[in-house]
Amino acid sequence: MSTAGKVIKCKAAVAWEIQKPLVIEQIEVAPPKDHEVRIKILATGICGTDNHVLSGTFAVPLPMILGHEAAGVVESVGEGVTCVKPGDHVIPLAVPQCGNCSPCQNSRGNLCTQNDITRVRGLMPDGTSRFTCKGKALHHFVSTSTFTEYTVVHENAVVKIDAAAPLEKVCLIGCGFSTGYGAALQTAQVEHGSTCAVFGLGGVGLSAVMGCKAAGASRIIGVDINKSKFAKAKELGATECVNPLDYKKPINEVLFDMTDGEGVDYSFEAIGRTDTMIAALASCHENFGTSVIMGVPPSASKICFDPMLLFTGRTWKGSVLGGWKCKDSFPKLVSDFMGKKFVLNPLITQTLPFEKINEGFELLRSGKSIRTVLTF
Ligand code: COD
Ligand code: ZN
Repeated sequence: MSTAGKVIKCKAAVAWEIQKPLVIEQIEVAPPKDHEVRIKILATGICGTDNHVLSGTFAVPLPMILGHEAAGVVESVGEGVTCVKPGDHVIPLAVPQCGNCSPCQNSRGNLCTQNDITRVRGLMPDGTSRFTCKGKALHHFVSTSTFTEYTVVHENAVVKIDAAAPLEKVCLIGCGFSTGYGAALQTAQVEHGSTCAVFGLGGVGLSAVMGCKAAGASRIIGVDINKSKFAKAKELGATECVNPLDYKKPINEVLFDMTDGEGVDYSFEAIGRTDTMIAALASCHENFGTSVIMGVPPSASKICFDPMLLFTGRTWKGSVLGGWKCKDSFPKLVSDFMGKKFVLNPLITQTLPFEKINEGFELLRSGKSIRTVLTF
């Protein structure tokens, strides 16, 4: 029996409060309104950004359904939707692409004005929610909300992908992989033969390592305080790895020593800490080095740094979701994965049933996982 046009009752992991486990609840998911799409989620990764919300460093309105790195199948569409149809395999987009705003129209931008990251409202673009639980409306997360069997997104925030692609792998293209890989290839535009340093070797940092390698970097230095991350970083392309805790000097000085006093050409911050953002900037060449911030900083945090770091010629950039225009790029990234241009398996350290979501978060916090993928 078709569920189109009807409210669907299903399971979801609800974030009621910060610093508390998610609660698996039965929720109601309203049908999609005009220009909206209801998706049956089949696989979703647990990302550092979801954890930033639960730890309280990324402030959002609660209760909320988190999750933003997923893949699924379209269950039904609202009036006027032409980009997807029921049965299509899709990736929800944490950064939508409306196609009309100035960032969408500019070849250098990807942060569509329809995004719900820079000023989180936690609602559909029309200002309402499609989720309820125990009579209470639940907020949406960054245009997606994927820790649920069914979600509703605006048509600007979903893209069709190759139906042959394994959803439990390509879900990572929805955030972690694309964020790191694109930061190297799109945002920094790493050049052949260059020297790179990647701060933070979680899923995002390891994907930046892969991007640097794909760009032909000759040295890729991984930086992490957890040395158990080093073996995988090397497997994916890091030429050496350093643990800042092994040195008395600041890590930027260590990186200068490692590069004959030159500094690296490109550095990437995939930790989400202001001190490491400055260290990454200070690690790159004082004249033509470029440093890219990927880590989401704690809400309302401020940075105080020596402006000489920039005056001499360094470039400091940010990159949301790897700078990709998601509707244009994700189907192509899925094809590239199918064409074996890059791997995703090494990033997936655990695959768990959706009900074990809190176990997945524990694995992330303890540093034991790169990515846990939850399947439904
Ligand atoms: N020095 C060195 N390494 C450190 C330090 C430190 N002081 N502190 C922590 N680390 C290491 C940890 O050991 C860990 O290996 C790594 O940093 C962080 O990895 P994870 O696994 O916690 O996080 P990821 O890889 O999932 O990364 C997530 C970010 C922290 C980068 C997070 O901010 C993010 O997801 N940013 C992407 C933002 C984005 O564009 N999202 C799209 C829309 S939401
Ligand atoms: Zn993410």
